[in-house]
Amino acid sequence: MGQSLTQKILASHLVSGNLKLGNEIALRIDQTLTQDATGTMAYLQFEAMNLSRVQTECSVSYIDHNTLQTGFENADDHAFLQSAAARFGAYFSRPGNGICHQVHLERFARPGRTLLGSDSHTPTAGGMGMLAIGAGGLDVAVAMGGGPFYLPSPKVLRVWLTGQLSEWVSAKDIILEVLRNLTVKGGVGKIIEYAGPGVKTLTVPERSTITNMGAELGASSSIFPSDEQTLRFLEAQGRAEDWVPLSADEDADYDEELKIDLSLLVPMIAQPHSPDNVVPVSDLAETPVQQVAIGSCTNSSYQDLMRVSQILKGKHVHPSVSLVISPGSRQVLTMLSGNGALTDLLDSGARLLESTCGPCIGMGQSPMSKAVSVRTFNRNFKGRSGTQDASVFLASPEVAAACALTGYITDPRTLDASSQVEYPQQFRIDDSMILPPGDPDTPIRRGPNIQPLPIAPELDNILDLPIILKLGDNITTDDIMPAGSKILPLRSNIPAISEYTFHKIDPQFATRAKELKQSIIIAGHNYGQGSSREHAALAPMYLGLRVVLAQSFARIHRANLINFGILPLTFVNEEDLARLSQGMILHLTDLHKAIRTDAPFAITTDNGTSPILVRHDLTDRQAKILLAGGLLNSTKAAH
Ligand code: MIC
Ligand code: SF4
Repeated sequence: MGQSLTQKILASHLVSGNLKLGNEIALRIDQTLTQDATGTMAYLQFEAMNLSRVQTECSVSYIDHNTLQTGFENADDHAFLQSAAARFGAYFSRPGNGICHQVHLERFARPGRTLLGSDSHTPTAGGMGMLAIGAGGLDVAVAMGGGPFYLPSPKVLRVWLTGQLSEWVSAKDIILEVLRNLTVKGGVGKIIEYAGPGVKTLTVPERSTITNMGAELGASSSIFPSDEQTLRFLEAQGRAEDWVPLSADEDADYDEELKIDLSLLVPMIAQPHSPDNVVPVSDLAETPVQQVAIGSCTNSSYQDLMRVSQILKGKHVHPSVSLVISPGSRQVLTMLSGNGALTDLLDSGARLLESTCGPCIGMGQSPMSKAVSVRTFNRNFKGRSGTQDASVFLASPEVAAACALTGYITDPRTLDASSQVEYPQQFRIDDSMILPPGDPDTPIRRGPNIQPLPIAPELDNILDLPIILKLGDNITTDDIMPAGSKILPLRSNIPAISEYTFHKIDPQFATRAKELKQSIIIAGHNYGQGSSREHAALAPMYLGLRVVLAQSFARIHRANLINFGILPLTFVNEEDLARLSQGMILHLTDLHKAIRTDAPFAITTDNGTSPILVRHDLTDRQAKILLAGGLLNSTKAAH
């Protein structure tokens, strides 16, 4: 039996474990990336583990999220990260150079290698044939230090592509179609591998739009083969020597399969408030639009923005629409300015933003009250835009440009324009905003926004925990720890940021948690979906959260909970969730023994009902981490 592409890369990077489904495997990590909103913690953790220099082929520290600088906080973080990168041996991509995933794809990603990034959209580099995985900052810090990355051996789901996209239908429509089929939970525990004759029709930036948004499926990663298209992209980036051909064996076996005929796809759109709430754009025609935002790590490549400029050229944005554009990188922006496309965009009335995440993470450009905002981004969770009652839709750059022109949700096939653009022979290469690793004696700059790391307490053997919150399905990390221009600058200051924990769901959460001292949360399926932000574990830990009991968890968040000493438990009988309510006290006894054994165990309640049977599904390694009070404690204990 042949191997899938995923199995080939996993096998060539296997440090321990075997590739039997569900077994914990340890992988050697060739490259890492961090961004500023998670990177400050990652570098503080690298330091706290007494590591001195990164051991990877390359580690890159990007500044792309927190660039508004409305106070000293962001600039403090930038200075800290610049000095830490120099001292610890990482490359430093300066603010303004672009969004981490776009720049990494352009300048660093290599087929066949592994990449671990402290951002959930790290799989963007899968468009290059790289096995790229998102993780919490602490896991990335360990990988920077040369340690392996642990994950359960995944299922591999093949998406078999045939046919060719019609004009006005683009890569975004492919991933929206996958999301429509599989939902935001459909990728959990899986790597999505794209194959079939349709693959060769897609360029690397198009493939990367698809692998990027595989994060919204909950998938561990998504990957395309490395072929002539990959070589063409690398040649145009002046990096042909990084190319190796890579694909699955013809007789490879897959756990699951989804078939998509590209020729049958039409322009699609995800409706509020979930990326899998997908319908054809034509179903929503005539819906008035107040804002269009084009950019983000999903859709801000050179080709994407060239298509937009071509659609807008010589025309004007509808008077009731605010159109904002954030190019993915300085490479993209300078190429647009060099060939005049930027002028076409500006002439149309577009508002130009920095090459950063910007509105995608609520850093400015919040839409007006009750607005409809059409965005080329990847997430439309309620309130993420900064406007709680806004309706955010996700679509391709072509659809977004069409909406900007007409003021309505518009199928771009109805436009009198062309969306064909030429693929560049050569991208504009200027790495002057990427600083190479510096002197190991560089002093670390630590402004007042850089607060020491809180360390988790050891888990008690007996716990009486009040249920502080009862939650439903698909709770996102944006629900747990919101982002946006007010809260994001506090990412390196846990005492300050913890005040915003669950702020949008329960503004009193932090106060109540501190009063209760210790607590438990209960929830439905896919708890912690979305981002890799470990603040969604760190801040609740700081406020005394000891256990989360859910019907199921998202992968990265579950790992983050364990890393910060919070016990993730699941129900043996899912219906038991209905028997529990906020305010009840749950009694956990002989917890240490329960953690050391695999068997389900009982939790009793204070209202006399029969016990609740739960399980932890921890590996021995994870059990040790939890008993030590988190990964930092257990790493220190091991030294
Ligand atoms: C996001 O898109 O939610 C973020 C902001 O990029 C996060 C990382 C973070 O919270 O810093 C992610 O996707 O992991
Ligand atoms: Fe940045 Fe948005 Fe991409 Fe997250 S999803 S990395 S916030 S552009």
